[in-house]
Amino acid sequence: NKNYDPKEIESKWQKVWTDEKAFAATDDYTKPKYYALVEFPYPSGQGLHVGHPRPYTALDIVARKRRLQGYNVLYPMGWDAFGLPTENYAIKNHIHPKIVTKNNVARFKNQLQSLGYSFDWDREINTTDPNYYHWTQWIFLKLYKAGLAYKSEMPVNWCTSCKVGLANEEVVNGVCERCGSPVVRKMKSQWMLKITEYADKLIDGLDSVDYVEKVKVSQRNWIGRSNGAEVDFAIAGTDDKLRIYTTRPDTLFGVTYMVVSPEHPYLDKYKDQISNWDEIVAYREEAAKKSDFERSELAKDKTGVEINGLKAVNPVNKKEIPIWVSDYVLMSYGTGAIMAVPAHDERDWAFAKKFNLPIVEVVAGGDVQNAAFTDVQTGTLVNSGFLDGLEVADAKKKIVEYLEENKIGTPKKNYKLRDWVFSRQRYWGEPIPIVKCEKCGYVPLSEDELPLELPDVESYMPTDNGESPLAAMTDWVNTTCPCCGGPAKRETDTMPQWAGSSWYFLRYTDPHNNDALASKEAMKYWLPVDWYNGGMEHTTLHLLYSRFWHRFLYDQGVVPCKEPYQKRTSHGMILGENGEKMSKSRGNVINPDDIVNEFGADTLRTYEMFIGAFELAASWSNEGVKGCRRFLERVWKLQDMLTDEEGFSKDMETKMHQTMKKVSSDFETLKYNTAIAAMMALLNDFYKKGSITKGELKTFLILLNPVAPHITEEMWADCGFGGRLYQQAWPEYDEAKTVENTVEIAVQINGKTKGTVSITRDCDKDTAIAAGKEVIKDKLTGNIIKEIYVPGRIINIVMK
Ligand code: ANZ
Ligand code: ZN
Repeated sequence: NKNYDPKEIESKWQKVWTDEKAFAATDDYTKPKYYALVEFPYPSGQGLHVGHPRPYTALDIVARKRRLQGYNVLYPMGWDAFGLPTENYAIKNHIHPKIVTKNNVARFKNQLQSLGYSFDWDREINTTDPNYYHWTQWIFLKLYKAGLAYKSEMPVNWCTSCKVGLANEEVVNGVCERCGSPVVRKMKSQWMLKITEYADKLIDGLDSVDYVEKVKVSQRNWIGRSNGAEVDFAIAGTDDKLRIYTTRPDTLFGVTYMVVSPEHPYLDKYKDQISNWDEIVAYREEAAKKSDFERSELAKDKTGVEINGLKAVNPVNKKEIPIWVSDYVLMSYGTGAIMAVPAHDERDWAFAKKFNLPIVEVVAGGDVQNAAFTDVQTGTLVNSGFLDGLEVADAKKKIVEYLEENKIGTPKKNYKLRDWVFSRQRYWGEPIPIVKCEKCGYVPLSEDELPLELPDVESYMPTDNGESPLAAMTDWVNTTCPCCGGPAKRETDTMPQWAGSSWYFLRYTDPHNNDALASKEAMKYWLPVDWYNGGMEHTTLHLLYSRFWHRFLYDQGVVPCKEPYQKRTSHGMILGENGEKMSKSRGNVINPDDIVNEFGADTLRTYEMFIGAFELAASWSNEGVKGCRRFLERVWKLQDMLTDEEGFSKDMETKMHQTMKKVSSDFETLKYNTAIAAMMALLNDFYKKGSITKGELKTFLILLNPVAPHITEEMWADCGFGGRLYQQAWPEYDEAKTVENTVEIAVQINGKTKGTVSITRDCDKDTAIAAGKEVIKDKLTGNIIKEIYVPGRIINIVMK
């Protein structure tokens, strides 16, 4: 027989599959459908990374299995191609970003095709294609008309190196997520999307979907809904009130001071009354230099200044308390002012210790002079007047009623989520379809003016003053107002990288539609996405944004379901052999092309699925790659042991059904590694036996096909099994046959075990007793008075 030559067979089958449109999703909406999705890549200049094939292979397995199960499967691929790295590369090398993108896409596509993925390439999309971003702009106009897109002068996170404003989600530990440079705050007029209006829907929607728990938890925390109350504290000697937000109104009797944020408007308002004004101003200037992130760090040394000349009055006990300014209170959350309860809040406690402020215990159970007691589940109120003796939960209810009755407070929900900064001062993004007219203000383009195409510019350099390179294109910028026909200017900021990916899964259902983002029928049939796999790092970015757009489009009657993705899973990273992240500087980068060239795509696919538990990070191992190649070599040689028998041989039957069952279920539950291990074990059994029936080989090839599609398709053809493997049916196992038919049971005399015997599970009494007696015949010396057989358990001979 010929040798295993992946180079030859892989390109051969890739061509056959393409020519036969083997993996095209059909528009036959009467068939059961399955929509499997992986996050489409950003086509960077580096080409495919070995991290990419891990999720792509995993869902390729699911997609291929579903096709064999008779589903009409949509498994699409495309390019998320707008963005900074392309623009930065274009600037450096003086090549138009369009050309850079085209080249990168071509390379990525080649690489993906060489891996034999069953993507439906007829549905390929590219976010930089005007026919695509036409609809990105269309959705923006919808948002604008619904009042969910607005322009606002606000401090933005400004990356000092990329020279671009960033969304909160893009700032990680105070630095730019992309380049690691420090992020400073800068005032800029920005387009904003009111994602906050969808906070409740985005949290509540999580109850109806099947996402891995850590994704749900992290979205809930990011949205950060908290239930509390706003309470008014009188400012002594005035009619004015200082309003605070608290999640612990039950601790009101424990308030020993108040804190306002350095940006709080009352500072300026009471300026003349404040005797240490200079000190306050100096403190405010220092605070302006810090990010919200630095300011809210728990461990940070607390700083602050007491406001001399202003006092607050606690509404429940009428005590006068001091008001401080401190940067640990943020103007962007709640009301920008707090009631401080040092006994039961950690930051207040640290602050009180530092400035020698009183600590008054109001919930029993801790040692509040030594640490804040923050438990909210247990604990009884003390030192709290009419709340004394109540449990925390009851005290909360009672105090809120009291506050409402006396008009000093109201229940209030708050969210950590902020509106989404939706403009970027860069070239390579979707133009925002809005003009600014001197008379009419902001005016949206009409829908038939879409797409508003990105014009060619001379230079893509961002400017230090924060203007997009488009601003220099006066011919493009100066236009007429769609409303009054007067002079107007186009918006020159572009949309952020996250725009195109916020709805791309809709476009795949009907990618060539010129009249709508997708037809209603196509969306009704294909949505929601049945299984979406993507990186954990996108949980509070892309995943949240796309759920927001989708829910908005649902409210607008555009899409048929509330949630876009029924199921969401996440893969772990692939690290270098040394267990560290792969990077050029560490010199541990593995290029998937090299692996494909040396070992074949099937080996790479098998290896990446075998490398370890799918959800955990795993280190690369060249030995592991070789091991997978050896496994496939041994699979190849099964042809040499093929017999003429059609079904399963008697002694392999149980093992076959067990493996069918295990592989079927492991493919559904992210346990690709143990599925492969089970197939390896089965292979060993064939080798031990030295033969394999046709029925066994067919089943084995179908089970392995989703992981290693080329070798299995080739063997199917070589063995003359008929048709293509990809057109076969997934094997159904028989539950009854997964259990071993022989059992070993104990043979006893008078209840004491004397030996064991192997019999079939359904063995009759006479046969069983005879076989049992045979084993212990030397010991059968007395008179047998009774013979007991409990099938599957024991044989007991009672003697005198
Ligand atoms: C009194 C209190 C007592 C508080 C106690 C907590 C524990 P979450 O759950 O994150 O919503 N807070 C309110 N506004 C703030 C701001 N602008 N900057 C910094 N901190 C602020 O947190 C709400 C709690 O954070 C509020 O409840 C308030 O402190 C503080 F035993 O009020 B609490
Ligand atoms: Zn106008």
